[in-house]
Amino acid sequence: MTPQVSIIMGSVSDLPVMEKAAATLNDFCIPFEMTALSAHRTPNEVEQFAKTAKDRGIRVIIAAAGMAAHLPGVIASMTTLPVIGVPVNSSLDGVDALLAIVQMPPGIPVATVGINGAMNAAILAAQILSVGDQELQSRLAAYKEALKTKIVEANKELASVKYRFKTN
Ligand code: RP5
Repeated sequence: MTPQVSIIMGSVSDLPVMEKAAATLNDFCIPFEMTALSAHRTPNEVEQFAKTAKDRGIRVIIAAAGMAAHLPGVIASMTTLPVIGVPVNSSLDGVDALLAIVQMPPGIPVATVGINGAMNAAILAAQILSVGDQELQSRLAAYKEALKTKIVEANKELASVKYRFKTN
């Protein structure tokens, strides 16, 4: 299988968060690769990865990092592939990583999800890929339809909560 999505993380300590991205891509039957690279510890390897990813068939990059999280932005500076950034909560509740990833200068966007938002990163990657893939679009539509059942169940539960002045 040729990977379509590359999941990059700054350290293996990010794996517990990024496992959700891997599991979600797996559920959508999207081939992916998963690698550790660090903008600070392995800058040359980051450059090599970013400059060759497109020619290897990668179509979306998910890059996760914590603390002074430069990895997604540095990768985005060296490729035209869409880069989705995942701020990892490694310190300061993840706000340091969130701001480092989301506040990119004009011209070098990183599509940033919420802190530890690995699952949303994978869903967004799937949605990007689905623009040219009708079958994947159908799988995503079915997934989103299934989300409604959670609210249906929530309303059943809320209906059983009784208060004298609660009217439903
Ligand atoms: C970042 O620093 C990594 O993405 C990780 O979130 C954080 C801590 O890395 P380790 O010291 O656990 O390797 O580069």
